[in-house]
Amino acid sequence: MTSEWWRTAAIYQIYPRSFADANGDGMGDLAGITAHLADLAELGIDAIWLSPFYTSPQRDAGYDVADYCDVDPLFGTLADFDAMVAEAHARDIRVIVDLVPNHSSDQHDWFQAALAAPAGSAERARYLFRDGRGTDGELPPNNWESVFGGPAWTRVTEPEGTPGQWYLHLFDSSQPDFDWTNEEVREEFRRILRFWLDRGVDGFRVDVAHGMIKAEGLPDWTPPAEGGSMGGAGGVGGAGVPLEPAISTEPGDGAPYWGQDGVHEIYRDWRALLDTYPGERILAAEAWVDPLPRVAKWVRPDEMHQAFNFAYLETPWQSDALRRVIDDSIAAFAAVGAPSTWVLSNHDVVRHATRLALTEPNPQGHGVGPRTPGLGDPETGLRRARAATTLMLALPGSAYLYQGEELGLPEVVELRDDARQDPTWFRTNGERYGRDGCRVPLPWTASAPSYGFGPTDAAWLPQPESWASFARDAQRGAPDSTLSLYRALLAGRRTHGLASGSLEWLAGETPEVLSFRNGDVIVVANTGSASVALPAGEVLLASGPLDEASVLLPGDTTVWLRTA
Ligand code: TEU
Repeated sequence: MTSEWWRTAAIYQIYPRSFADANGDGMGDLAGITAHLADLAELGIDAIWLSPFYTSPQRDAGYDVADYCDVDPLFGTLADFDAMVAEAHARDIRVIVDLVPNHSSDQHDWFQAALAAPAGSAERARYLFRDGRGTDGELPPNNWESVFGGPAWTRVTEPEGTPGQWYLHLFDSSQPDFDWTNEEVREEFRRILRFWLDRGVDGFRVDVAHGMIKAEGLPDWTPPAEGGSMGGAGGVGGAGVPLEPAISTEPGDGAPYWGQDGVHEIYRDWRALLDTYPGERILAAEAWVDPLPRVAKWVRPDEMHQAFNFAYLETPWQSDALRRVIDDSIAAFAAVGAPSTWVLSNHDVVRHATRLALTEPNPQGHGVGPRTPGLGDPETGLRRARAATTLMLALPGSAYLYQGEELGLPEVVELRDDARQDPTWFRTNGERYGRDGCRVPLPWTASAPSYGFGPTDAAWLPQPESWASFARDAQRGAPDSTLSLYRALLAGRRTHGLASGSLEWLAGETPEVLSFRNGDVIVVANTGSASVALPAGEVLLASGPLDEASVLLPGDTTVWLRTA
């Protein structure tokens, strides 16, 4: 296995419950993944990252883990996992799993033990239990809010039946936050890392990598007004690298629970552990922090290998904004000795085939719904998504793809309210539509039950009728399909060494045109709506139809040209 594979890898995110259902219970599973590894090999990716498949009551689709070292029966068994890893490795596909260290499920043995134990006990000290404020402790210990809406604290009933302490949960009340200052928690996660490393995983995507350490004393905090920035005191990390505080925009700059310096010590500990294993096992940070130089602080030779570049994901389809974020990304990560990552979609955000055509900023944040104003034209969305991916896969660095984007899937906006499952929907009483629309089970076969997702019609979220036209079998072999485009892009990216190349900007025909050279490929992206003249050169591939003589580049289209 080549060294530093992660620098250039195309990593495909599998959301197990929605990928493929082998046993017909309506929920995707590990056997379903194994059955489709040949398809992923054909697509041309280097690695898969699996969202959680661990034992869980599924209150947050598995990001609420009850047992970190077992597979939930919904998804199969440890033997199914081992079989999947073996089959993936046989196909030269690496396997990254999700690690959820900020919080467990409330069904985790440790949390159940904490509920049964008294205030001040060792059991409670693994989580963040505190006495309430007010005369009878009836008010939460501080004013923090959950990312999913509502207070970040829930009061427990003590074993003797009286109202008692409160526990912190930055997400759903079923996801209590661990106390990472507790050595017992640290040791437990070392054990969990070793458990999966010993089973052959190639790395971990670290969930909420910016949230594990909270500011001492858990101080109250009020987000700054829109557009403001609280800044913050700088710190110094290990290895003499100055660490600025990594500041989140969610839910606001400077929150005392995001990006605290103490998290870096944990990652240095994990990195040292990973480095004792053969092959290069990686850590990738899911850290919603900004700006880019701060995100890059998560990446160091002795910490994370990668961090998701959410600044890129959040950039609109607009040439000057794209050019700026590409430059900033490359510079920010180069400063810490890593290539940038690139990502356009994942299981938390509106699919980019819909997002890139929104006609006004999405008022729901990550969610979108039938009542959302400004939903753009779906054809424009798909055209832009194809153009944006054609641009992204020509950039130097590692790229993350989210299952279904290779089919051009849009966000499902017509979900019935009673079908929704995301806790965001419930915690905000329907004010935020949540993330179900990007999690609808995949269409594999146009004319089969559940569009080939599984052998029955029981898909856990209803699939829209349009899924027939997006189905993989309808796209496979069709030269103009999105699937064929992705295959060509991934193959071309490899042939031309684009992921390990470097970028040199070229003058565009108009301000809407973005153009650069990477090795022997020239990339031209027209983010405007009017056609522009296409520079001379052999067209290697195009994200959409060109005129016969290839003299014009239509709007919302990207091409790769071979230079003389
Ligand atoms: O997401 C972390 C996160 O900070 C948010 O982006 C969140 O997904 C979004 O704001 C919700 O509106 C990670 C996982 O990717 C997500 O699926 C989990 O729900 C969350 O952590 C909790 O584990």
